Amino acid sequence: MSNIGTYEERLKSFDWSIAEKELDYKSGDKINIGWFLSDRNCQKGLAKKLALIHEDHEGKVRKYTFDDMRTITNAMAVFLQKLGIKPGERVCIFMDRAPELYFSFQGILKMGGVAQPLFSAFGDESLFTRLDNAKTAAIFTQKKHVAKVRKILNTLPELRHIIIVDADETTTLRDREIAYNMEKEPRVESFEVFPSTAETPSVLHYTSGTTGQPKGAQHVHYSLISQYLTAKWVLDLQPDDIYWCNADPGWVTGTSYGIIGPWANGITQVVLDAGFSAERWYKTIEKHKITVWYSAPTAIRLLMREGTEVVKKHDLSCLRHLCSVGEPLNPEAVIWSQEAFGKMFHDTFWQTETGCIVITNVPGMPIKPGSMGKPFPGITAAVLDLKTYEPITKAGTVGLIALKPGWPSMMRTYWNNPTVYQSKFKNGWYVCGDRASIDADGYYWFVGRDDDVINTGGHLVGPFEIESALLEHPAVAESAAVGKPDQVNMEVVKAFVALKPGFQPGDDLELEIMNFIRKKLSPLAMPQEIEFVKSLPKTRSGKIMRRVLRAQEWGEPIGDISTLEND
Ligand code: 6R9
Repeated sequence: MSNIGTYEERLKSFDWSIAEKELDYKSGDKINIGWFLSDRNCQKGLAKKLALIHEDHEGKVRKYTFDDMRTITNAMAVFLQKLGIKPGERVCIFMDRAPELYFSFQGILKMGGVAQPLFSAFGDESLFTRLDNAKTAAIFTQKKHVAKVRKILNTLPELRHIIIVDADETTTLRDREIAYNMEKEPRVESFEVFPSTAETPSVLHYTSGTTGQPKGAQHVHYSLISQYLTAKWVLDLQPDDIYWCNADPGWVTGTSYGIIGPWANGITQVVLDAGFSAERWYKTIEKHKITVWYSAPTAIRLLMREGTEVVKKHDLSCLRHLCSVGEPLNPEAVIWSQEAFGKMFHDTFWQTETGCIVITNVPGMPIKPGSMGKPFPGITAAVLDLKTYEPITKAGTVGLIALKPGWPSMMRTYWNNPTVYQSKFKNGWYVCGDRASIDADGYYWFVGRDDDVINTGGHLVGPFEIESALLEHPAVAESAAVGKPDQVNMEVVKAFVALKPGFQPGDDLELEIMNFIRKKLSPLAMPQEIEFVKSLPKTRSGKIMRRVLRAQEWGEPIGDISTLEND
């Protein structure tokens, strides 16, 4: 039986106080996420249970219990206090997925600091923009990344401490640098956790930046309520589960569901600090007997490209529940996962700004491949008319995805940018910036980011529909559909296509794919041009940056590309 039971029953009687009660929290109480993730679990008898199974790129495995996590994070909190970091100050985490990343996150929260996780792959400029914007006081990093911090140090007067977690005798520490060795540092048995309350700032998460300038979404400790319950009901985390979230904590998925949600539920997590390889990923699942897996469409498409032969070489029968986030999940990917793993991926839709899953296929709800599912109980969602911002009642009509503010993990503002924050609200709704329609059964169907929708001869075409149809063609591994200028129709569809191994680009294949789309969808949706590419521009969280391709077609400036993956 799944944790949620039946969706309909939960809808009838839902209140966020369900989560508050389960966490023994009452309005007005102190609430510190850092404390909830380890201390509380230890008090509940889980001290000896494994919290983290960490595997590095060389295959070395390190294991930590909830009590290890409690005393290590205490020690980190004490260390930060001794450095003079004050509650409310921003402390950045800029490192690979080492155990230190996961523990410093909690140490920062325990002493009242605001955790600011950033992708370690960021170059010095991307790093500078975000540290400068947040007026960050300290940064946790590793030797291999410290050069980037050194390069920008002179222009960051507020950055007082650079904490290097893997410095050894051979490391020469420079201006403002200090070594901190988590394994050698004495653990701290008891620590007075900062008495944060519901609205105390907790995490500052920069948006992945598919559109516009990166913005820092400010979250508060009360977000725990949403993250705990959505992890329990949507990811269906149960006491004996071994859970794996592929996401780097530089992306909100890696914090809300790679740190907070699962550990608030007292679950054992696996972290793999290694790049993508189908073989390695399947081995990891098999070796650690992973039961619940939270992944993303880009990764799933990469796995699809490798085929099912490699799947069959492994025993993946441990997998019980699969979820996906970050991009629209193509129906083809859902069908493939059923073939490959005997389980369908459950789509989950949400944003850095929402802090938790808001629209989803919960366990037990029949999946319609290609649909994101329905609003999580406790989330009031709608699609709004593009002009009036009134909820659309007619099934199948495309509008803007919008949410009624008020759930616990909604961002509280954009750091230093209240104007842009305010601009996200229309008619009392928070507007996500994505388009979708709702069918007669209440299922949401994603169309595209608001700015990615293609207007061809007055007809609006969503890139997701075209890309999903393209994926059904045997030669196509991945694609991006964008609008390109056209004198008659204003815009026509152009598709960028990456081919599966064994297929060669050429005019015949281009024509064949065009016709395939024309027959499947319509002449309007048919790409007028196909450009074969090796890979597509993506953010570090794996989102296709259609904006970059589109700007090229229109000869426009590309805008901020600091989150672009470039290796
Ligand atoms: C968690 C996360 C948010 C944007 C969002 C939308 C896209 C996320 C999706 C999805 C279709 C899904 N997105 N999940 N689109 N189906 N299941 O990804 O946060 O990095 O802030 O991105 O990602 O466009 O607005 P974030």
